[in-house]
Amino acid sequence: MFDSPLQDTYEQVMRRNPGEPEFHQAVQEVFESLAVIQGRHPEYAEHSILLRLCEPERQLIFRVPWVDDAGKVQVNRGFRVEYNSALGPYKGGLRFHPSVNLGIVKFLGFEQIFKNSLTGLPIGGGKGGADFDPRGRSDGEVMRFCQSFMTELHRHLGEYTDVPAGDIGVGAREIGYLFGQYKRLTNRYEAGVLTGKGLDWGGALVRKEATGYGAAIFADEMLRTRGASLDGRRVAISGSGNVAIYAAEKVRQLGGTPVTASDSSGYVVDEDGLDLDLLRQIKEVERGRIGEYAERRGGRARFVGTGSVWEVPVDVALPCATQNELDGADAKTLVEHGVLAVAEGANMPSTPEAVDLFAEAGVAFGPGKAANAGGVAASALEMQQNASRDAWTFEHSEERLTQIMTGIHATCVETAAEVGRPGDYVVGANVAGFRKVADAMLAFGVI
Ligand code: NDP
Ligand code: 2IT
Repeated sequence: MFDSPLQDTYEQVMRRNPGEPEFHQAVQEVFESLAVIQGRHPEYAEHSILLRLCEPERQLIFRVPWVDDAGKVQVNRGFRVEYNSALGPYKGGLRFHPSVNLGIVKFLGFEQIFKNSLTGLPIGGGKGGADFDPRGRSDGEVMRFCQSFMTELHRHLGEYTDVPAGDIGVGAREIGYLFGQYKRLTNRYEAGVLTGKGLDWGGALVRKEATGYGAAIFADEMLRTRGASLDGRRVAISGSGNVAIYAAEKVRQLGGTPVTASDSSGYVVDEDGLDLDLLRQIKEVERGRIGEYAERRGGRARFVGTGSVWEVPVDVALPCATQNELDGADAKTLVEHGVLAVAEGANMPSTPEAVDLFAEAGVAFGPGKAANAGGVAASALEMQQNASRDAWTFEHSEERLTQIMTGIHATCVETAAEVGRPGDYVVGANVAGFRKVADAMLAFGVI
């Protein structure tokens, strides 16, 4: 598939990591991008930079026993993949979802290396989580799970070592329980060891909004390179969690109309534009299901329990739920409906077939590692505020986020053009993200 030595490295990585399809998918995409610059950097091959980059620095797997409300002992599996620390402490979220396994955590951690590099901030890449399903669990059960999880993980963390945050199933509630247990075990108020904290205890303004806001800003930037913008556009959003809700809010602020939201039970279409107060009430406060949105919207929205949210005709699509949620058939439908831009709020939501179809059709496509980098960037700003015992205003924090997102967009555009692939944000993001990490690794010698 690739010229050697890229092909040799690729084969070694595949052989060493069997049965991990999402990880393979993420690696393959990066290798395809790096093939574009093959031959330009013999020093990388000479020092086996890519082979080292693909092998996590450390992988932790641990038992998480806890007692449920009925008094029964439950056992989950916890993970933390400390992938690469060339640019800073391992940084990346924790995902609590029944589908979590080592391959999922590795794909997320691998993506995180390049994403974090693109932010220009001093953060390495990592990811973690557990196959714990918070849905239907009481606050007490979630607390006991988080305490048990942190009882093992705390010895591997530290503000200069490894700094987790949220992801699917992990929000401010879970970060609170995790931080409380870390503080108790270590007897240190080490605020910078976790990000996404509550605003009263070390959290930073705009972190909650940052991923979704950033994805909408990235979509707007892509449209602007084509003489358009989000203003007046109909936008489909999948998911109805942290990323989706704040992507919708920023779309609205930029003059667009978010018309859909979804969860694993189906999707809603609200032609007038989503009522974000209602969506937040149902999802953030009540932890309810998306069908309730349509029920409580007084006939203005409809719930669809089958099919795909991408069937709704729109100008812009923001997949903000989970990996591989937008496949080739969905991409075909979106293209037929004249979609102009797709920006990934989620990590790897588009299948490779979908990405190829967008490219063929000339749709502006922003990959997650660029388009959703606002969340981790705001986490790095939270670490900065914690380290300086300071708290910035919302306006200042949002300005920094906007600068970072427009900067990432510009980096992708410039890098893609420089390597002869103008307009290819996948190549731009992968090459630019890789080079910084690779150069730091070269500087450090063989470690
Ligand atoms: P949340 O847990 O807040 O929300 C996740 C949403 O996606 C829910 O609506 C959920 O529905 C849906 N979803 C999750 N898994 C599935 C599935 N297997 N099938 C269908 N729907 C699913 O998570 P976030 O909003 O934080 O994360 C969403 C995506 O964004 C993830 O890919 C995450 O990795 C990525 N991301 C998150 C960042 C952050 O700062 N939080 C930063 C960058 C990327 P249901 O409740 O029914 O499962
Ligand atoms: O995928 C991601 O970038 C995140 N879940 C956020 C990571 C972070 O450390 O804020």
